[in-house]
Amino acid sequence: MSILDIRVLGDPVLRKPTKPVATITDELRKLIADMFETMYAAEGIGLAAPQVGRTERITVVDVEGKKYALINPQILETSGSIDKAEEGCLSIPDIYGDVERPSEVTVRALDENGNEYELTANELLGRCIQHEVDHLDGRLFIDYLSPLKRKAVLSKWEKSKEEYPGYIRKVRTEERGEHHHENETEM
Ligand code: K2U
Ligand code: ZN
Repeated sequence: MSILDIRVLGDPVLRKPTKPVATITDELRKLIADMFETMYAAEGIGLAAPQVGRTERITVVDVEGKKYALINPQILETSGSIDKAEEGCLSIPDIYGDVERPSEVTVRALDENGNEYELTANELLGRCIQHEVDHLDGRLFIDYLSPLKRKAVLSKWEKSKEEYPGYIRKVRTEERGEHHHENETEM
């Protein structure tokens, strides 16, 4: 498995809607394994295909050991209260902002063996799934900020983006989070 480069804000791939997967191949299963490894190395709890430069409708999440690969995810329902929480994004390093989202989400997806499943999640997993599915539609958490806050974070980003020539963030292995059992992908 490999740790992939992460694309950062400014790379057009982050704004392109992704394409549904027609056939789940071994190559896509390897991409999913590499996405988990990259996510852990970057100490994230979610990662979407556009963040590693791919246009397939695939995302991975691992929130407190609840680990899922979501292929062609569709949000079926959102419910509960609207909660505000601070979000960040591996593609917009060191930028944070408050985002309001429904507290509960029901999503239907395929796992990496092509089996369809439905998942209802709230709290951090629910928020993470919504954040990742947004990535697959070319949306980023900064789109939800107030115009004033968005202006502030974008001007901050103008400076820090110089650290990412070609809009590439190299994930160094010493950033690695604690060891995870990458090869056991529960579905
Ligand atoms: O998609 C990504 O960029 C990974 C996001 C996922 C996420 C953002 C906000 C809220 C929930 C999930 C994060 O950067 S992963 C970093 C992180 C770690 C622990 C808690 C929240 C965010
Ligand atoms: Zn993100």
